[in-house]
Amino acid sequence: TWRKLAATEFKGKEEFQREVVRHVETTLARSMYNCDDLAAYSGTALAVRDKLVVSWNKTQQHQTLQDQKRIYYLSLEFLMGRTLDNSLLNTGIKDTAREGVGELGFRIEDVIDKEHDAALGNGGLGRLAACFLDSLATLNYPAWGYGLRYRYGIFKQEIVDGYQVEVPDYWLDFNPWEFPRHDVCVDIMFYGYVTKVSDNDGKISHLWEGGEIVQAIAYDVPIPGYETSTTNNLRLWSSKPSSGEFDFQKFNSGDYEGSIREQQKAETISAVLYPNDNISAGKELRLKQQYFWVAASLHDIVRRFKKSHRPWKEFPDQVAIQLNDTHPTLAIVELQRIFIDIEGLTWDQSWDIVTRTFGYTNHTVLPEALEKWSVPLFQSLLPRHLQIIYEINLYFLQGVEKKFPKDRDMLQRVSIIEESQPQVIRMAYLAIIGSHKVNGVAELHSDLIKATIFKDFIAVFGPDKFTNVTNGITPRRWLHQANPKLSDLIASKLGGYDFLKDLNLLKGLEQWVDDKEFRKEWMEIKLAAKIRLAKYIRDTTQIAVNPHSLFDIQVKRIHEYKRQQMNIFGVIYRYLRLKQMKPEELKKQVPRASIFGGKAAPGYWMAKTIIRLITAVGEVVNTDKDIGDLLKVVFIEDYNVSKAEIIIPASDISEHISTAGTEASGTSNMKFVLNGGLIIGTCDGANIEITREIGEDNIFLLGHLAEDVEELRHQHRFGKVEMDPKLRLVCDAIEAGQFGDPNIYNGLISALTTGCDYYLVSDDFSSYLATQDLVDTTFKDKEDWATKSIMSVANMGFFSADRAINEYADTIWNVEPTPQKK
Ligand code: 26W
Repeated sequence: TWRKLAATEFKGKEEFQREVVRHVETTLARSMYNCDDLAAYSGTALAVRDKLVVSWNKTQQHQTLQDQKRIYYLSLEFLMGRTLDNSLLNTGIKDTAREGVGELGFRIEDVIDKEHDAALGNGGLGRLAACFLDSLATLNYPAWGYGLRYRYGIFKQEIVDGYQVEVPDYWLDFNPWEFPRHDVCVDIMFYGYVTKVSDNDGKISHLWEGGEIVQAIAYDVPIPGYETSTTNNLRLWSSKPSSGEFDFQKFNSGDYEGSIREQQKAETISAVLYPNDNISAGKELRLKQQYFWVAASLHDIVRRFKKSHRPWKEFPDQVAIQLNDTHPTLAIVELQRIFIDIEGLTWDQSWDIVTRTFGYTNHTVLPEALEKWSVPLFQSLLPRHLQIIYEINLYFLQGVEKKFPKDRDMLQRVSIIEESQPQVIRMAYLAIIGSHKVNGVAELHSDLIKATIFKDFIAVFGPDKFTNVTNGITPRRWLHQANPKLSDLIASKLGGYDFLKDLNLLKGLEQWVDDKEFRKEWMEIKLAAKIRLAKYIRDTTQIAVNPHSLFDIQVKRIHEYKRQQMNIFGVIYRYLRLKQMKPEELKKQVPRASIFGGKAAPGYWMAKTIIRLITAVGEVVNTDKDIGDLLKVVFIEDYNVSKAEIIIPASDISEHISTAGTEASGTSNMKFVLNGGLIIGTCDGANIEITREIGEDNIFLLGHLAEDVEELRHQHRFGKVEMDPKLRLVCDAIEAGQFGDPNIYNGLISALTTGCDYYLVSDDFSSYLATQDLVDTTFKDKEDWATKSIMSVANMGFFSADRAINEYADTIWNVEPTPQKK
């Protein structure tokens, strides 16, 4: 079986222990007598890592020999979270490790808990990339991830006096999961100038010279698949001063510090992850990051291709590059530049290869998130690339002109260059034009991009270029790792853990839905997860949450379109209503804990105000003696992947209530349902497909549809809408100072009134409240609730990232798996 060839198996717990101790005593130079949890973590990680390296090397060798088409996944974010537990589970040595460290005097959970999250991402897009890496390895696809090795990941969030405070996340003190490759380095140039030269035959070529040079150093991270020996590679680039660039002039004139300071600037390129989710700020350093990473990755990919001595036209048969949003779009331009300026191909040969190589995934329709770079900025930073973009645009527009003669409007609308002041480059258009496939991430989203932001491109390219691949999540991390008891219970009924590799097998749970004992165990596991979260909440916030209350959870980036404000307004309404009730009425109420978590972008004032309102409501409600357990409001600090693993298994209901048409997919919705939680949500993103799969009876849908949104916004703009009366009550309470200084919330409330309620909170509010009431009533019927929970999980097979990856492989990449035999 796979274990024999994986070489990941320790010969027994004795060998495992020997290796841990050896690492503690030699690699860490510590004595086992003062070995604490952190040292035990380090020793364990190093012992596991040694095993990973063996299968990693084998896999890379095997893939090189097979010489098949490879997938390159370019993403500015990989939100990996922790690695130890995942590696133990994927390589099948968790039990050995538990026993092994147990006998050494440690609990495996405490050891695992010492690991720092690798938080190289903001939210959905970054975590999707991490789930995809897990599936690519598990399914034995030859695939590499390429990203940036940020010295600082997403900031840590502290809540101080109810407000978010950002603390830098310096995470690289001890990272056993990366391997520096000092021999894999690439010089990357910025700025400089372009000259045209013609050779003896009059052939013109372009020289880009005289710029600043920064060096890219590769750091490799092994990505083990589940129950397979395939271990793929994630390559992250780190920037450093180029060795040839030392300023000797300054050095010799005595300004040693000055010359070092200049050099240090190179390191800022990979210093920090931009903490913006769904908003593009247009900063020069961000564009530098993008080019730095893309140029280093392409250099690497082209070098690998050249080793096979194939003709260039076979490049797309060996290489599929997927662009995770527009952030790596420069790769299209860079590959074209390599082909024509360095390898001497003609424009047409080159462009044909380029467009057959790339695929582009769009993750958002929000206009403020669409990347646009100013032409003057480009001109100075990447002068040759700007020329190439102009040329791509010229040929593209000539084609459009042919198809739509005299349609000047059309030409303006689809041009890569937007004629604004200054002109800007529309990266999404460049990505579409330079790729052979463009996909959205859920059915509704893929339909919407075709009907709205990319409409003209359907007319130009026809509909076949545009497709959908609905997102998915890895059941290894989000069920087996995060919720081992549930995974074990499911395995006991399905006769093993095959469902972790073929999630459709969950369907077999339907047979057990009426089994009393099974239902009881199912609900006990949910309760245990809630007790665990309640303990975590008590330890970190001192708030006592009754584990038997209904856990209502909304954890995701704080954003107006995700409408955490609607949730907290609903909580306020509930509180006001409870305050009006007589004791006998109060007795009939379902106790509820409203649990929030998520980071606000540091410059997003409104999002920070929403956090402040949540904490302020908590301060009032949680200490109100009349209310007691009936309502608790919790804000969990610093939501991240490892906290998600505790939070997600503990929901009774989770909120996915974005304004219809704004959330491209959502992926936490899938994670919650896979863990037996129900959803309250809008008809948006993947909620719609979740409903299709699990059935309308098993989800609480609310609010207007995407198709209504335009008209509703129109009515708001013309002052035709009165605020929903219940929302009015809520605003009145806030404005009366019931939750502290009302001035803090002026902006939040005026967004609903003078701001024309762009996210339609008022329009959906009554539907939201009514649906929450239905949630309460349903929750009272414990049997009904259990049935809904089980039937939902049984029908979640579709949302495995394995299904998504197989769809990409079939319809976009044209790549086959490369399992290792013997
Ligand atoms: C340029 C600034 C910027 C930064 C990040 C713009 C856009 C982004 C991401 C595309 C935002 C993002 O994470 N989008 C989310 O992608 C998930 C994975 O497809 C979806 O599930 C979420 O609905 C979508 O918001």
